[in-house]
Amino acid sequence: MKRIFVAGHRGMVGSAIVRQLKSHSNVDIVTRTRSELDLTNQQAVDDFFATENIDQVYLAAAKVGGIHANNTYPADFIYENLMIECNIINSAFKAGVKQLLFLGSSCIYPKLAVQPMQETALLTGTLEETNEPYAIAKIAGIKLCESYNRQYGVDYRSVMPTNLYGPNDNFHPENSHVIPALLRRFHEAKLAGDEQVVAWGSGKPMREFLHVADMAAASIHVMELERDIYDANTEPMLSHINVGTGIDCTIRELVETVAKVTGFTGSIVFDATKPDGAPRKLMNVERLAALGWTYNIDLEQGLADAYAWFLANQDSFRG
Ligand code: GFB
Repeated sequence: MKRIFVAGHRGMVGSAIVRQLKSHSNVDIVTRTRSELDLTNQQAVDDFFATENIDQVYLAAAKVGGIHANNTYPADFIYENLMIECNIINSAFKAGVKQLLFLGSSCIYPKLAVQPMQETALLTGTLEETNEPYAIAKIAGIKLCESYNRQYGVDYRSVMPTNLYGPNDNFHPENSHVIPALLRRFHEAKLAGDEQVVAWGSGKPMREFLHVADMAAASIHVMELERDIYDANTEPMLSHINVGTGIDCTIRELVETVAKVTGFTGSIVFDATKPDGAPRKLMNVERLAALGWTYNIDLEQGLADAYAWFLANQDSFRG
């Protein structure tokens, strides 16, 4: 029986990983709520690993948010993410955990990286300013894994998802990512009979979106790869793997698709006083494809699923 700790099991990605691991045999899934285990508390995390005999860790716990939240709470984003990563990775290592998967983000790449962005673009240029503190913490997570691998011979891997969405997302009107924000705003506008909905920025940035069920499947796929295969497809100090669809669209196209999925028939205006963020963030997913994984859920199908989840959970969603 393998004891697997999913850190962040109440979040969008962690909960999707738990749902999928439940169908695997011979796994014992270990979770802790925030009130049971504060992942920013080094002593508490150390005590947890020292007593729990964990074999594998999915590090899906993180402070996350959309462009506005990243821009408004930079100290929380860098501090909490660095603490969570340092504590889990070091305590897991001390307790003899051999396998760990760290989940990062496509914002680790330079603002003006060549598109689609290859793993080799890491640390080749200046980051996008609205989320630089978060990106620095996520880059530190990759480098922690690589450093422990190099110095101590453990097997700590990293995956970098593109923008994610799906069940258990955060639907906060200001702090969430674009998809949950728009699903909620269009839905509420439809119910209220509003004629107009406001979207942020110019509508021109391009983004790639991946349903969280695909992200969870990709994470488990990468975790379960034989070590020699993972090592042969990565480099010791360039070990992370992009996860995405390899397809993007403009924010304007996304907004129109969300209007269609939610059944909003009024007009859409863009508020240019809100930030655009990176002009484009398209992942090159060749490394993952070579390792045998491609996505399943296309954007329109995924948006319909996310909207169905939102409708079914209106009394309990986050945000
Ligand atoms: O999802 P989002 O906040 O993530 O915004 P980022 C994506 C784009 O959608 C931006 C536009 O160009 C926004 O201006 N947008 C339009 C909106 N309407 C809205 C809205 O109502 N809400 C939001 N949030 N955006 C985040 C990073 O950047 O992506 C994080 O800040 C992380 O660090 C995450 O990497 C995946 O792609 O711009």
